[in-house]
Amino acid sequence: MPANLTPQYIDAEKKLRTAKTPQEKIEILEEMLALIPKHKGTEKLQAQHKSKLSKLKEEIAKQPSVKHGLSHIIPKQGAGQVIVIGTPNTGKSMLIKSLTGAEPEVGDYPFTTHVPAPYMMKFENVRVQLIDLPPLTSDIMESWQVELIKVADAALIVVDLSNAESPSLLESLIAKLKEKRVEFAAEDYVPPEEGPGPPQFKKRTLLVANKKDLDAGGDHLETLKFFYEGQLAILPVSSLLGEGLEELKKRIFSILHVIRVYSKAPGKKPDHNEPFVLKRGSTVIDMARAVHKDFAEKLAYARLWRGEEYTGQMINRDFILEDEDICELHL
Ligand SMILES: Nc1nc2c(ncn2[C@@H]2O[C@H](COP(=O)(O)OP(=O)(O)OP(=O)(O)O)[C@@H](O)[C@H]2O)c(=O)[nH]1
Ligand SMILES: [Mg+2]
Repeated sequence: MPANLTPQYIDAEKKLRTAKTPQEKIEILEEMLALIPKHKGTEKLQAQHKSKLSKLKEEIAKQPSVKHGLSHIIPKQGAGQVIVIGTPNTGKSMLIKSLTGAEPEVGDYPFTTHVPAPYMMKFENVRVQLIDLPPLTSDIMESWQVELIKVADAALIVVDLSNAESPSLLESLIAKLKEKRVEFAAEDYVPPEEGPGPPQFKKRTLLVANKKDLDAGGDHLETLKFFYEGQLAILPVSSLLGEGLEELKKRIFSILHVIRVYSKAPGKKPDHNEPFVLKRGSTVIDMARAVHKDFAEKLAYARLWRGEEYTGQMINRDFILEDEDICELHL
């Protein structure tokens, strides 16, 4: 069967031959996988590319130098990892400071943040990891920055409401990232099951419209809404004055698409300080596995408490749990 490779694919193939660093090769191979027509005739080629990709990634992972992308990967902690991105000076670090109480460097000049760093945000009884990423522009974008976005569970894009140029800066940033196969999706987006093609990097995202204290008439907010309402949720905040942050925290937790479930022993009260954090759609079996690796096999049944709807009724193993459910496991 002919492969029917497109001219763009052939171009990428040429680039691959002259690429020098493993990082460059990874980017080109990912591009080739995205461009390759998906049918039986190219299956072998796709498999070859994927195996080359994983070898290159292993190679990079072994290199100790921080110059190379994958060594910037920040281990995930808490209920999820949210990457905070935006063009220079929009107030990303200030936002993180206000949300977490930590002290990232804030400056009234662009490119204050040079290295990515994780901070923990408390939300009710869980903690969410926020990553302060050095600024991105459509020209300045390091491959390790793109990698960090790709692995995060969700994203916040911070825009500056004091700047009339914000919507156009944002537009070119989004376009540039799309070339790198990073896309931004609404809060309810659920990625498809991983198929045979290249992995998708579409992130649930909130648009944080910061410095609303400097947009007194709300004109810049209106412009932003004109372009992005309906695509991404827009949350106006002032990191400086602490306005809009409680609602933002809720929505950050919500875009992670996780639930908190409490385990309880018979006759005892559940411990609300120690939720098990599970993916949305998890079942009683998943809960049992989270409590102890042997419990999934040993589980006989469970009892559920959920507001007034469930008050200790028996539920079976594949019952789907919701946020704040209380579960009593019987082995
Ligand atoms: N008035 C006002 N100023 C803000 C607000 N948030 C941040 N700023 C100011 O905006 C400037 C930039 O803040 P940073 O948090 O350093 O911005 P950043 O996006 O992290 O900047 P880079 O790391 O350079 O990309 C600082 O002078 C902050 O004090 C806000 O809500 N209102
Ligand atoms: Mg910063």
